[in-house]
Amino acid sequence: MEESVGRCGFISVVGKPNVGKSSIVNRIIGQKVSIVTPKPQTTRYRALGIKTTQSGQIIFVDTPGFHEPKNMLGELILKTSREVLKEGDLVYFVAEPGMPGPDDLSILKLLHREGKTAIAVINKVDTVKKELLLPVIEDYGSRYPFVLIIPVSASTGDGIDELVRKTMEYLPEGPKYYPDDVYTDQAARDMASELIREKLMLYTREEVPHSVAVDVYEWKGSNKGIISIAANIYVEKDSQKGIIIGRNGTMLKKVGTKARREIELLIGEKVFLSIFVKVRKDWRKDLNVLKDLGFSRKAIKW
Ligand SMILES: Nc1nc2c(ncn2[C@@H]2O[C@H](COP(=O)(O)OP(=O)(O)OP(=O)(O)O)[C@@H](O)[C@H]2O)c(=O)[nH]1
Ligand SMILES: [Mg+2]
Repeated sequence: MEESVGRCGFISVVGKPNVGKSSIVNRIIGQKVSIVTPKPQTTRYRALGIKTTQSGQIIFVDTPGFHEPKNMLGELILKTSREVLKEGDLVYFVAEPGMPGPDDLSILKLLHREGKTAIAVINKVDTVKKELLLPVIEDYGSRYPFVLIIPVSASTGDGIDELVRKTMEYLPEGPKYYPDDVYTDQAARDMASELIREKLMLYTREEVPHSVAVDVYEWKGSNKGIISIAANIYVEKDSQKGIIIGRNGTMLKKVGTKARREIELLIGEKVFLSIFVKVRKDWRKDLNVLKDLGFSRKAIKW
């Protein structure tokens, strides 16, 4: 790694659920750092997206959307997002291009309390007319002393280059923390679990997407050059197990095929994926199970 001194720092990417935090990080990095779905509360762990440029390194910390916790999992998640917000050199406050709602306002309150240097990133500008954007920008500007307010679209890429370029100016000077070719801190095994969870969230409805946890518990090479991966999907009730397996196993097969293809792309190897569905009653309320599944490790890791 070249040891040139440029700018390097951590950006805490925060906002309410579903505003496009993970999409923005993925777009900037050019890789799937965090999974994305149309459903709120997709991200559960903080994950680093590392962008190395000629002038330095920006380390984005993607976080779960701030929301009122309904169980132990929700509490761990909220704790993660709060901690990350406090720790960053700079905060991206991500919002949708509309007037702020109660969730946006409570995050702004936290920003005030912590006195963080922050950029407001108004995402999804592809969904509104330009003239509707101005009052939103003015409103956010009046609520917090943001150093910048930048409209972007993670979907089209609009405004993203400008955002990255301007972000550099607010980072401390220092050497890079990570080698140039590293784009995330996540282990392949954890990313594989997330890809399986993404497919589950995409193909199921109502409470099911939020009731699943995935644990990749085996990862081994075979003599034929195929990686053999085994994962457990945990659900909270028998009825959810039935939904995930689907009629004649069709749902599980679809999830498995889609996830396997993406895992193969991620690791550049052929994969044999076995998935099992298990019921762990009310696992989201049980700290012991959450610990088993690595939630507390991932929640506090920084
Ligand atoms: N039209 C449009 N949709 C977007 C844009 N950015 C993200 N989305 C969509 O918004 C939804 C939520 O995106 P995510 O990136 O998962 O949002 P998030 O803020 O990370 O959500 P949580 O992890 O649940 O807090 C997905 O369906 C995205 O495809 C955008 O710029 N324009
Ligand atoms: Mg997310």
